[in-house]
Amino acid sequence: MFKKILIANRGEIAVRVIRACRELGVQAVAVYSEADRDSPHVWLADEAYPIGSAPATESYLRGDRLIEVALRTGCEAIHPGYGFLAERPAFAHAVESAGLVFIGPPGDAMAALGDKTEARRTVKKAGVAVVPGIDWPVADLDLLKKKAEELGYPVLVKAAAGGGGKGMRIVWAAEELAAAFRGAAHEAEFAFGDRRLYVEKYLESPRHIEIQVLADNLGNVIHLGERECSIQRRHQKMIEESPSPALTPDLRDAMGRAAVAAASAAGYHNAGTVEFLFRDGRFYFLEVNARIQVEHPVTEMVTGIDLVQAQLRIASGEPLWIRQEDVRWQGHALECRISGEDPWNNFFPSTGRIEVLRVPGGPGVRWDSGVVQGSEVGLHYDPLLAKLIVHALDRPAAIVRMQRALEELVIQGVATTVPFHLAVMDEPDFRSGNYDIRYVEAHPDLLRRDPGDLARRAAAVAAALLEEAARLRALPLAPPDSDATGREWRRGASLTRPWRGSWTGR
Ligand code: MV4
Repeated sequence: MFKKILIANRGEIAVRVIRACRELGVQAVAVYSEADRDSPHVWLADEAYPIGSAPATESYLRGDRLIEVALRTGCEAIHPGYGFLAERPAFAHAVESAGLVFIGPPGDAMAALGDKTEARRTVKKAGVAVVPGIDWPVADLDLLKKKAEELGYPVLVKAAAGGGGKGMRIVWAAEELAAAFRGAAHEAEFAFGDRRLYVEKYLESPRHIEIQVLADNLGNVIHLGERECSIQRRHQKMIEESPSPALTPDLRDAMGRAAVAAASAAGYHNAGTVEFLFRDGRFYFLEVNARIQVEHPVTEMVTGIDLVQAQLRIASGEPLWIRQEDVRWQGHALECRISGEDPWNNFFPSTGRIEVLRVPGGPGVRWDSGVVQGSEVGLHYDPLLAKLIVHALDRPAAIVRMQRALEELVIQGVATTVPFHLAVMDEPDFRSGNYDIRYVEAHPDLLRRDPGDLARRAAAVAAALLEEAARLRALPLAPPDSDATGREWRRGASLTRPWRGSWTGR
């Protein structure tokens, strides 16, 4: 196992990786931008170093600085988290060239999967069903038109370098194709610097289901079942669960085998996710996400496997310690992404200070967060503040538990998606498990409903805590502790922060 690694990320995922490091006895080096000096990932790490100003392009996206900090501090590996540099083959290659281990797939496998048409060709050869479509990018409109006619409308024009919904255009009829082609090419050029496009049959109202895989460096590949990710808004997932209400054991098995075949064919190593569309009992390969994902905890809860620990073990060369037949799935897990967006105002990003934060607890409740009470929420990064995950014996019990946990949760000072989550937990189509990727748009009245007893009680608790916070703020500051360990006092509570290096290589 590594002795020391650098975490090239921030927020809840940086905290999550630090926790895995602690349990493995690995030293964790954090980095932070000017906006993140006082963030939990900085306090929790063994060492933390500044890497630049608030904009990600000047900090978390500066691969050169991250590698330099890793080398100077004696790290052996870099964990990229998700987002930022996690799926940039150039960064993975640069890490490898610097003699460090990239905690993720090999740069070459990542590059091959990044080209969505190449990914289609690779998994097709391995016998995996893909959405009907073409397997090579097309450069000219006439050829695209011909292919679209063959597939039959509606079709989806996609960026070859795409993923996550960028550079995608639904085309309902031939007349719209030219405009979609231009629009998608432009968007793809802007987003990926690559305007190549391809086309697939547009599958209407499918479910979005993904399979978690683990692949070691010796060729062993297993899957850990699925995550149901259909509750999304504008390609941002909002609620995930495992197992999917739509899968039977046979379908899970078939989908799992397909995912393993896809990962094997791609020469994939480490933790990865194989995305599928699912409709009418059939599933179709979409793409591979070459990273740890935001929603990985629901898989951890039902399998008992620590996926970040698995990433570190695999990257350090250990063989998989569990066989496919030993994977057991227990109970049901739900995750709500708590983000700083105002559901009452079209999910507009909200900023400010988290004045009050009361975190839920109790049986089967997990809180993965990058913020604490007092944190400032700005606009520089992704609005995700925390993830609330619950685990229970079955789906109905998990929903009740999530409602209970959401009711306990108090966040004051920044508008969050919590009211949305409370509304979904109470909504009949969600409760019956009968939903697809159009769920959010198909339920525009979610937040117009009476908030219900749970939300009312949560609001009453919030009001009481806000008063308590005001009383606390009126107290004088405790005197600073001169203890050399770096213990520092805040109003009302003590916080420890690690020694902060004075690395000024820049
Ligand atoms: C599709 C699709 C339907 N048909 N491809 C979205 C992100 C990227 N991973 C692939 N995505 C999709 N690809 C075909 N041929 C549906 C999605 C999709 C989606 C599309 C529109 C609005 C929301 C969506 C949510 C999940 C998946």
